[in-house]
Amino acid sequence: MSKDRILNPIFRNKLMTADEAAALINPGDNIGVSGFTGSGHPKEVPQALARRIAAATGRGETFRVGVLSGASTAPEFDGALFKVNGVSMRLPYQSDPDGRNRINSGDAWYMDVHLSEVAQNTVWGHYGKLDVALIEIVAILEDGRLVPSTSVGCNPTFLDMADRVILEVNSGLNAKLEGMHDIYSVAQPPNRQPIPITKPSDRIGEPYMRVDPAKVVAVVETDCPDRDTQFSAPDENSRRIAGHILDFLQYEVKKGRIPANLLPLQSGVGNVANAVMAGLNDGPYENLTGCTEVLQDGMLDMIRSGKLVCVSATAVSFSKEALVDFNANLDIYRKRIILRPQEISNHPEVVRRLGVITMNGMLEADIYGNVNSTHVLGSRMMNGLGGSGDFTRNAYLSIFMTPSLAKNGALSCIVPMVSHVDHTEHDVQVLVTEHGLADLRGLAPRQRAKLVIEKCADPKFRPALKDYLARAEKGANGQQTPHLLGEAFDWHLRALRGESM
Ligand code: 0RQ
Repeated sequence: MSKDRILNPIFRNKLMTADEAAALINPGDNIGVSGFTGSGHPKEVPQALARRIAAATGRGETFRVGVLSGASTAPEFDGALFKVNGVSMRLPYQSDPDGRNRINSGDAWYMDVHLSEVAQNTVWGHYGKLDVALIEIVAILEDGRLVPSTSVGCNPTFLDMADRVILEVNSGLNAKLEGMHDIYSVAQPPNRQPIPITKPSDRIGEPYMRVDPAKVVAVVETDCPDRDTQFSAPDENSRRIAGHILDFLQYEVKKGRIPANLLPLQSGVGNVANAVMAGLNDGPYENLTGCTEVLQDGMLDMIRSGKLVCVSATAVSFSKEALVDFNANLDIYRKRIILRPQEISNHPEVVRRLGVITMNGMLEADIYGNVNSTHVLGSRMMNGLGGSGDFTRNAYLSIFMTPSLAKNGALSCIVPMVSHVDHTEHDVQVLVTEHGLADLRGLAPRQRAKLVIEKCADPKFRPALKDYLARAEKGANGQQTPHLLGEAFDWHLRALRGESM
């Protein structure tokens, strides 16, 4: 394989096994790793590293590493390393169950960071020195440029900033990915210039990443597919949430507030997001565009049907079936999909300029429109906020969606006061549950509260929410955003005791 995929002799001379490469990582190293929602993460070196860590731990030694990534990886990376308690610090997003347990039990520090900011924070040294970049790629060209894989994330920055670089060249990924990427780097302030993207289809960089060959300490060949993400068929709640959003978008078009082909779409991960995309695919729209972070099955379907003409993202994350289609038709998809560094795909300047319509999931919202995307009952990390903040704060239209109930109806996802705030009332414009959609634009807090309770809360929790608001309006120390501070978290306290909220 090395002849086809590793065309440069300097890099070919650095070929070694995953175990040999893992031996070049030291206890205490900070590793910048490729990978984003199960795509483009290294597959073999991390598992070799996990074996090394387990052996060291068995000898009574401490061997742990700090990990920076684009976003979540997969069992081969986060799963393997968290299982052996080999991660001392993790950022900016992860969704591995073992990782979640380590974070919530206090075994690992976790920093939940806006994805667009990771690269610049790394350059500015906020995470300490970057010792190693461990990056999966698809091929190395004769002149040493690197063909990125199914995600870009922060890879260009990690390659620039790390002292040592380990490359996994994965022949299990399609070589035809070459040409899909658009790699562009921003200068640091005060020399930063406008990012010249005025529509999602603009290409502003080159399709390759570069690395100083002198820093490359190992090249490892692999032949492994990405993780596939299974989506279930949209359930009744997802279909109803999607229906409310589609009606709302149609209304906004009728009002002349957005064009007939809408504005560029950002869609979060998960089944509800896919249900919305499916609805748009069946709707009256043509020439849609996307400015998102992760491209999932829903948007791929829309490209295939011709409804979505172009989308920019930083990663793809597909089901098994979508992956087969993606690989079989890469020559077509390469003209429609642009994969950029997450610093650019999620850049506030670009999101604001393009006027993106953002749609993201949440755990809970409060009656005033503050949103918790990350912390279960205030303290336990679920995944992280990912790119939801990058897009929401700067959106033309920011939408958050959730079923109104969780945990078999015991929890209300609409509460008096959220137990953790990721997105404030100032950034959240629309809330949607299966019961309805609350358009909060132009409303003051008490007006918002009435609408959120009426439209979004489940009927069985509506009386208690109305009662809370009515008593707060009488008893609070101010009428701007009335709260009963002694009572606001009673709902969560009941849930912590295992009772219904
Ligand atoms: O837990 O599986 O143990 O039952 O949360 O809930 O309803 O399946 O929703 O899969 O859409 O995830 C916010 C987590 C929603 C996701 C979140 C429990 C519920 C279940 C999942 P179980 P659902 P989803 C771009 C955008 C942040 C990142 C983001 C997320 C589990 O959307 O991670 O937006 N968002 N990125 O039972 C306690 C509540 C709950 C609750 C649900 N109110 N209290 N638990 N659950 N509501 C992409 C990237 O950035 C990469």
